[in-house]
Amino acid sequence: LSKSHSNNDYKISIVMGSDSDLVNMKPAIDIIEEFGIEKDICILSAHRTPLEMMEYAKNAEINKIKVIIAGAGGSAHLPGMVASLTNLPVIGVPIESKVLKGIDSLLSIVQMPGGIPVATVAINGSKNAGLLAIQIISLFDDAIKIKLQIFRDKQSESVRLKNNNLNQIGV
Ligand code: RP5
Repeated sequence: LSKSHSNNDYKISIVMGSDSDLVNMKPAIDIIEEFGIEKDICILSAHRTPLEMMEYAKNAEINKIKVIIAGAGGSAHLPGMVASLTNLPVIGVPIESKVLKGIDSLLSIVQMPGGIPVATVAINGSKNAGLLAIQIISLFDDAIKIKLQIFRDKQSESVRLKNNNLNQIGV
């Protein structure tokens, strides 16, 4: 029998350092909604609300969260600090910053010390963070596994269509 968790007995968490990150975190929220997975969205700051961040990360597993997506910009400590407080997988999204264009966020998130991993996606790459979280969920939820395959097939088909159009219409 295939296991199905479609009665939403788990969640994906999306946390971010500021409301100014929301526009760049929206693609993760959208794709998780598209797959019909429950989500928990929070503004938590490693620097401005460290106690709330600790509380949230420590209780995440008990609150039925399976994966945490954490977006932050600049001196982006949120994903790493959250990862240090839970054994759940954490996916970090470096948010584009004004002065250094997100290179600061990327390097802050990606250069974790051995022992506490954060799976880092591209600058503003929250869509892939959402998809990676969904891929993790698909390991234990067969309904999501099927949806993921359909998503991939449609994506491949759209590229084939573009190639056909190019061949027929030319550049
Ligand atoms: C970080 O500082 C946030 O993740 C955000 O990307 C950046 C700027 O925050 P605001 O000054 O816009 O609140 O902590």
